[in-house]
Amino acid sequence: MKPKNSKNLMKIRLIFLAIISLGVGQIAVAQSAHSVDRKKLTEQIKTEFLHAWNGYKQYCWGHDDLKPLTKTCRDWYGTTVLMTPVDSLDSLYLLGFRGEADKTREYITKNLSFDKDISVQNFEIVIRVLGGLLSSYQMTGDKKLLALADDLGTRLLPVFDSPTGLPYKNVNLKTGKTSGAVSNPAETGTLLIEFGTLAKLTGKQVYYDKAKRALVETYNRRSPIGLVGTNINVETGKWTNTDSHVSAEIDSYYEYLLKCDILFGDKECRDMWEDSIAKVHSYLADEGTDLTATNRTGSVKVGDLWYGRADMNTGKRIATTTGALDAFFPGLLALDGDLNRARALQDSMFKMWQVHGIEPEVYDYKTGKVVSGGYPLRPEIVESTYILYQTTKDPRYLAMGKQMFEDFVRHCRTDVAYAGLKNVVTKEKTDYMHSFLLAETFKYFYLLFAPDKTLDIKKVVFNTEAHPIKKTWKN
Ligand code: DMJ
Repeated sequence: MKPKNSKNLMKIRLIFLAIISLGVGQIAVAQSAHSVDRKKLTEQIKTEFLHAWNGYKQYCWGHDDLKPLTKTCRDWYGTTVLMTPVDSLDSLYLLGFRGEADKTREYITKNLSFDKDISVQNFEIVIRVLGGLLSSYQMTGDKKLLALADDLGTRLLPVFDSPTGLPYKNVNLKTGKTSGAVSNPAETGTLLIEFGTLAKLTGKQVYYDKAKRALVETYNRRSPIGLVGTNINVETGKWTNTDSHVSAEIDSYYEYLLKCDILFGDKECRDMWEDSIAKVHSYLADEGTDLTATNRTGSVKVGDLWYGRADMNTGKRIATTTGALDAFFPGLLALDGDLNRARALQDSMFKMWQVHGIEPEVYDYKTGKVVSGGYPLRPEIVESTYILYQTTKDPRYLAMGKQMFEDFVRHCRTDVAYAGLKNVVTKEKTDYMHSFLLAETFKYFYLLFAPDKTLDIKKVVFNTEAHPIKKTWKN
């Protein structure tokens, strides 16, 4: 077991790390903060958003996603569930494209049907489609969007009918047949913002209760030292992979523990969060103290804070890897008011980005090596930059965001839209544009630079797909 530092010692250390990293490693970012022209950047971001949206429309309108290199389309389940239009709709409204948004909304309400004999992945459909319908409903008051969300919610409910209450991975939208007994905390625990909101807006409490139970059942299976693993069998409740981390397959479980309290004021969630996050800090945090080493760009590497991997039962370190998905964590810590850790970790993530001018999917923070080199247009690091800017108003986050946006456009733009990267080292592109590019990445870039009044982060909670849910339940 890793010995725990006393709380005060930890605090002093984090403040020290934050001061050092601000003072030495990030001077360039702090200096260029003053040259950020927010108005110009918001206009550029809107132009680039439209470039991607129009590419989707030109080649794949009515399908789920665009493959931007071959200019062909992908439907996740052989038939469309309008993934890109539904995921993008609230971004269209937020970025100010009202006419385009209204046309898209009308198309969705006329053409989207869930009465389909297809087995869908519950988690992806919930965060992208259910979340998208609910936030757009709150923005427009269009009851047809709420009716679609309610219909979808009803069709998804059979996922929870396992012996443990933990949801199966997949469900057939027509027959309710479930499949996929081996799941993970992200998929069992990232449902309550959407189902809970649906409960509040329809008055059907069952939605809240089933998704809340799934979150609690996940938490209840934490190890004696308070960590969760990567894979769990929803029929037996036993872990099949005991690696613990804040990365793929676990990440948004932690996000929803905290946000459940922020959105619904559910104090049981707050208690689960407080307990869990303390264990994450104890066993997963890794504080490099190498004040002398230099990184590839020649600048001094100071006081990094990272979160790596440990076994959920022993707490033993099993890997020093992080990556693009983990970059949501500084934003979550900032939402929790833990600004020292949030700032230090954000600096680490930005260093990871700077190694190759765009972030890899998996990165070893001890060796500085890329372990998995893809970049599928992920938003998490931009999300954290935005939340940190909103919570600190420190202009260095604007400078960070500007750098990221410029790199992002340089490496991922294509003639018709945007493409992910196969490899961040070679910058070779891959033939796919995920809907979260329009739902999340561009939205967070835009919100970072847009006037602060565009969205009040005290009044909304973003689901994990960046769909803002208002904390008021008018219907
Ligand atoms: C999105 O679908 C969501 O943000 C999810 O929580 C993680 N993966 C992608 C973006 O990277």
